[in-house]
Amino acid sequence: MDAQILAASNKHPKPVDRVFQYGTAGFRMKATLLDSVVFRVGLVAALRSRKLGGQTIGVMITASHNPPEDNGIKLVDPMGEMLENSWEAYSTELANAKDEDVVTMYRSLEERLKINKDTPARVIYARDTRPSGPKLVTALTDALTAAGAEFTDYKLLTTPQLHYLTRCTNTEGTPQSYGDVSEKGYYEKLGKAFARAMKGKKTAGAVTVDCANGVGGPKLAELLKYLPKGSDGGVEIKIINDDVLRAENLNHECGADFVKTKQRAPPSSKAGNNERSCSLDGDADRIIYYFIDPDHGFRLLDGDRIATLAASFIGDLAREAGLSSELKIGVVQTAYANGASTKYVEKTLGLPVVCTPTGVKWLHHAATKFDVGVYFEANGHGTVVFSQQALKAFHTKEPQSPAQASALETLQALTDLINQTVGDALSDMLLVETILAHKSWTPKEWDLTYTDLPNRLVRVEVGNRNIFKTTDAERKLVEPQGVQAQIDALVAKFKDGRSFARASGTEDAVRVYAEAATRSEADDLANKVSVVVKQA
Ligand code: G16
Repeated sequence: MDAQILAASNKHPKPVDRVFQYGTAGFRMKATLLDSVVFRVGLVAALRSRKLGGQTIGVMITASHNPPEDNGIKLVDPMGEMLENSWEAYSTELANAKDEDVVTMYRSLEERLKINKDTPARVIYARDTRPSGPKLVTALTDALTAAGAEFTDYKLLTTPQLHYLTRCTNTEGTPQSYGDVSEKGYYEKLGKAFARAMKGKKTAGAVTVDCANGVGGPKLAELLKYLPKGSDGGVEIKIINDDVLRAENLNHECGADFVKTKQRAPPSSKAGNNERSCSLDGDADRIIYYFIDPDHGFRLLDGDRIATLAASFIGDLAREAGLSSELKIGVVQTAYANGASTKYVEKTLGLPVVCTPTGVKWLHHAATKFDVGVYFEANGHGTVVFSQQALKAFHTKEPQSPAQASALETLQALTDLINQTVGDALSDMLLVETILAHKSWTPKEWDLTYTDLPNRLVRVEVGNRNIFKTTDAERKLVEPQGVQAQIDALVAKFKDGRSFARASGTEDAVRVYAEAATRSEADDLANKVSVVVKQA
């Protein structure tokens, strides 16, 4: 096998003088630099599967919200969760090995991690619509073949669909079976759960869905075939930005990241006043809602809003079902969460909030500490996870009244509707639509639950983002020395001011976030902190 790995690796040489890093969501960079990385991640996938006794590992080739010329790769663990932390470091080691050292390092990982080479290795993979995808798939399959792994190509999928399939594959035929192991199984599961959760209720008016010209477009069109129609618990969906043929359109002037950072609707949106709109990102694992208020203009309903909506709805259902004393419900956010949303969850909903660093892996992990863990990044990446105890309670609790029975049925439906493996824009959209229908809310009522502090997110290009090191869930810089003191001095000058800077783990930039009492002050603070970062 060593000779096979060496021969295959030689077809995918590492660019000299490049240092690669498993970032917030895997390796991500210009697609032209990624060939050797993908090959080596393929080797890691085989090792990881063998280490876990032949359980199936997922591989997703995507650069999500990044521009079309980028691509990336990330690994999915057997239950559909992000790759275990320590393995990110092994992936980074192998990605940076010199070409001539790849086989030695592969074997040394096998030895250090006590991996039995005779255990079967199983991998499934998929990609988004980027033109660089098929070539990178070749690098991946060269590695899997050389490492003697069995593999299945699911071709084009959204990232959350690949997470779903990974879990389904590993739980097939067990009491924990997560669903049918097919793309169709995903649509059927969501479609049936949505019909059950809606209980014949209907959403008011249509929702316009901007698919970022990414893989979410064709997948949403497919999902529509499985959703209830018309007055029978139906939802009217208008799809826009679903052009996957012209690569340059991906995430261009559209998509969740555009809407969140620019704080405006995509120019292509024709939605009228008070009409619900939402935007997915390039691989459909994030979603942001918004609408135009005739009195106040563009209104953003971001990940914080989805988290608060979901937490309040599920909290109410748990109370109605007589389960609130048994179940610990909590919300997980990052430093990007608007201060007003944190206050609303703690003070109005009376629920605990945990803050973690950026990256779904951190939020997901923290959310599993609750029976119902609602986690969302402000950028729209999130989901809800239910503990075994919660799932059992929803299914075994004897209802004492028709109202209790109805609350329990809705909770059961939600556990199937929500993709519990990872944030999933399509599943989250159906969750939001369900909640709005149950509450008979327009986006305006949703928006009125609390008032966001004006905020601004700035992307600052710097010479070397790696010099920026943080602590306290990324809220404070420890390096470069003295920079945090300058940020603190600026923040102190603004009413309700808060600001932080951190290196992005997906783009070559530092992100600066600022909020303050007024729009102009938030902009001013963000700009001043950006200058400090640039000078550092
Ligand atoms: C990825 C991660 C998210 C993270 C985002 C931005 O999203 O999955 O958890 O919030 O990157 O991360 P950073 O600020 O480190 O660049 P996506 O949708 O791009 O995969």
